[in-house]
Amino acid sequence: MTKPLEGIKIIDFTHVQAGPACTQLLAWFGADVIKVERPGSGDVTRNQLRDIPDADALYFTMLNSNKKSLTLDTKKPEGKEVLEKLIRESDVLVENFGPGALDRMGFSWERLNELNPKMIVASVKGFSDGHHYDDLKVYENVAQCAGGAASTTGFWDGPPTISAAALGDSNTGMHLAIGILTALLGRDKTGKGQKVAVSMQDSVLNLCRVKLRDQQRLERVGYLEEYPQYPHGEFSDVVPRGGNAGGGGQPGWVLKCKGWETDPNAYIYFTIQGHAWEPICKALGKPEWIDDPSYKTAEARQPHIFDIFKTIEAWLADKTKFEAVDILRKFDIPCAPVLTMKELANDPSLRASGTIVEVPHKKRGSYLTVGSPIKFSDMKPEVTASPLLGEHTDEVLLGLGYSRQDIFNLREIKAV
Ligand code: CAO
Repeated sequence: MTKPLEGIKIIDFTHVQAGPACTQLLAWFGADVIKVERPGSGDVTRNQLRDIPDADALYFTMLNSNKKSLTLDTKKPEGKEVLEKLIRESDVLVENFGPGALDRMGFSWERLNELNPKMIVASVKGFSDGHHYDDLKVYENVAQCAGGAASTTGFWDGPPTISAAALGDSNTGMHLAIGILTALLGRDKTGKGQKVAVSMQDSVLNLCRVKLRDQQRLERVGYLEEYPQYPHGEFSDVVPRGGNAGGGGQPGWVLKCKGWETDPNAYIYFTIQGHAWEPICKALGKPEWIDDPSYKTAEARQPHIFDIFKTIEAWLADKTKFEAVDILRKFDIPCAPVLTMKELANDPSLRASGTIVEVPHKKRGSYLTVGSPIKFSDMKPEVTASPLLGEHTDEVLLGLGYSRQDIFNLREIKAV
């Protein structure tokens, strides 16, 4: 089956998570992704949090599937020469080095554009160009703090909290992938490449859009009716942390189920969708609430929403999270069990859909990874193992016209 991005050649000058997540996605969809790594060491994640001695860490294997690995010292003149050859015949270069690193290497946007005017140059940085923090190096949690996620996550009586979801890293990579695909479509029309830049701060803020909504509502009316602070607590002039409250107009909370005393994940998320009030009352065996004026409307319920949640918890006390959801789904109530990584890893539906995949690896044996969350009717993205360090160096160099002797010479001077 031909994949849509087949024929698109990508120089993958990325490391850690934000950049690799982007290029991995493009590789799944058929792009020829060549990861350029420093000889001898490679991407730092190959060694980080290793669970098997001498084998690439899962941090690396789970972000670099379907790619090739070329080792190249791009600070040596001979390495730069190889990179220039590769640039001339590639469609995209993706990088997420610290600020200014590519320029210092001698590959500014102007130089890249001169070498290949059709090439798209895509970058991730912590902050956008011209931002007063644009000199900062940034990791995931830094971005979550700078992008508004930390100040709005967690409980009101606790500190700002980091989400386990990679809002700064993989999320930024996904934004960059959209930018690259857009620029490729643009190139079809203009024949020209362009620079695509995404900052981690901007990408986090993009996902915190509703919190900027709340800031403006708060400034106008002085309260936020869907937050637990309403109507009994106090609001300041900034959006507070709302615990597990629903972020839209539907109140919801994480509720205890049978076994919560010993199992930290025996919970469901329960949403009180306005128009589903009647089915909720029926499911809970509380038909008298349906027409009771203190319960009938969302507005009437809000002052005692936590008492309602307590009543639901009493109903949940003899049901596991799975039993509860199996009952509630029949009443069309938006809810889900709080699933652990172990449960997700073994979920037959996720295995069947290709969202959780088992990948054979030359050194590790097989490992689990998250496959493409995007599903197509005409293509099933297949996940293949991440490359060993330098696994494709010879193949790529031969393809660029280097002879076996040239490659030997490059190895002798440690340029590859
Ligand atoms: N050959 C020779 N040199 C190479 C090379 C190669 N193949 N690949 C990289 N290098 C060099 C770069 O030229 C640079 O050298 P100089 O600093 O001397 O110019 C250096 O290696 C890489 O620097 P870096 O700043 O990217 O790396 P770091 O480990 O100090 O910082 C990080 C890591 C992630 C904080 C930084 O890259 C960054 O801020 N990136 C942008 C934001 C980002 O993507 N962060 C998310 C990472 S995922 O959590």
